Amino acid sequence: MSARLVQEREHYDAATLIGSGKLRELEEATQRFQAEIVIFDENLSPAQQRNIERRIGCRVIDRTQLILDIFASRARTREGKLQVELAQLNYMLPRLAGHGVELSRLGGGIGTRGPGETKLETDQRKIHKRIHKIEEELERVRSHRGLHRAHRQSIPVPAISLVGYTNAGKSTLFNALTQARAFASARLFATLDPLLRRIKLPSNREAVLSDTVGFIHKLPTTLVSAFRATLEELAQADLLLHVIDLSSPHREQQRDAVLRVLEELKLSAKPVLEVYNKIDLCPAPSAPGCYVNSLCVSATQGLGVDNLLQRIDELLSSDPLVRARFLFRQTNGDLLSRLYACGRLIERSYVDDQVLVEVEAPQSVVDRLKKFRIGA
Ligand SMILES: Nc1nc2c(ncn2[C@@H]2O[C@H](COP(=O)(O)OP(=O)(O)O)[C@@H](O)[C@H]2O)c(=O)[nH]1
Ligand SMILES: [Mg+2]
Repeated sequence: MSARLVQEREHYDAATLIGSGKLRELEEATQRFQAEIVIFDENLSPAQQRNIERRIGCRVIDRTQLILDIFASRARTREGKLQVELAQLNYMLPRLAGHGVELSRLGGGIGTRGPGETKLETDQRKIHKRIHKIEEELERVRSHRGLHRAHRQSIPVPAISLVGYTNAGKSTLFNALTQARAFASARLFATLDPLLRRIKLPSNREAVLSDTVGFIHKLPTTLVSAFRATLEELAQADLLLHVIDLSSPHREQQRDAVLRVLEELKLSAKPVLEVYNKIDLCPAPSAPGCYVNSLCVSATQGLGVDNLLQRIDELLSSDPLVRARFLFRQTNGDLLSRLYACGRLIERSYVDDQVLVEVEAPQSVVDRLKKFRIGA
């Protein structure tokens, strides 16, 4: 259960942001709803956060903290995780100091070090040490990145990423797409990462689909690097699905905002398919016909999902599907299973201890196995 309070004021209140009258209202609402947490859609100074918490007697988090928590749950790459932790630590430092002032007073005595103050210093030292370590590690991760990318490319599974404004329906579409093309094998489904799934396209080739954190307005500047790092994996995507909420009156601004971020991330050259979602909420004539690479779906109703999968298949044609015949030894089981995973088996026969297969598979896979190819 949740409740919502709105305050409009000419100026922010220095001590409590919302002013004492509203704070009383918040205190009452907190008790009435037995709230466990109060979230401010604004940034609070460490002092404001403390003052409000003390007054209403429950945990208070602000906009930056909320976004940080979301990023933390979304960061997948090593660099993304480190950047988010760095932002978390930097966010924590001044707040720690706030509590420290209070604690050090307990220690009392001019010139003596209160127990609180000593603890504060060690905590701060620990955080500074950790920040230093993260910065070093980030350097290392960045210098190794080229290597990882090369490794990733040796696995010929196209990567498709969902991007778009918060609330556009990315996660709903992610589920619709993965359910439509669910793997029969439970093992392949058993991924620890709920935002990354393998799907099979209509051509039977395999792809990896990933959901990403949504774009938002007024991203706190202190979170820009963490946000970008969270989207770092987009650099590996072969295709971006830009999900746009067709029913939103702000859809054009939201679309532009996403395009700007993609540009900043140097991703503008990537193939993008614009997916206008929530068509079920819109009368037919309002569907946009002006963009070349676009189509309409309803993720909740499953409308247009098959069509979308078809288009994805076509757009990955930079790596077209080709027919080829291979001769493997029985001991090459790993190569065979890789081939089956990303291609469509047409025929298979056994000759002594050898396997003859004919498949339709992406060109890149066929090229990689050309040692075994026959009759080309
Ligand atoms: N009517 C309608 N609602 C949708 C559709 N797709 C998503 N939604 C709703 O839009 C809201 C945001 O969806 P979500 O997938 O969480 O968006 P995300 O922030 O982009 O991941 C949820 O309440 C969904 O139920 C759709 O096709 N039609
Ligand atoms: Mg989502």
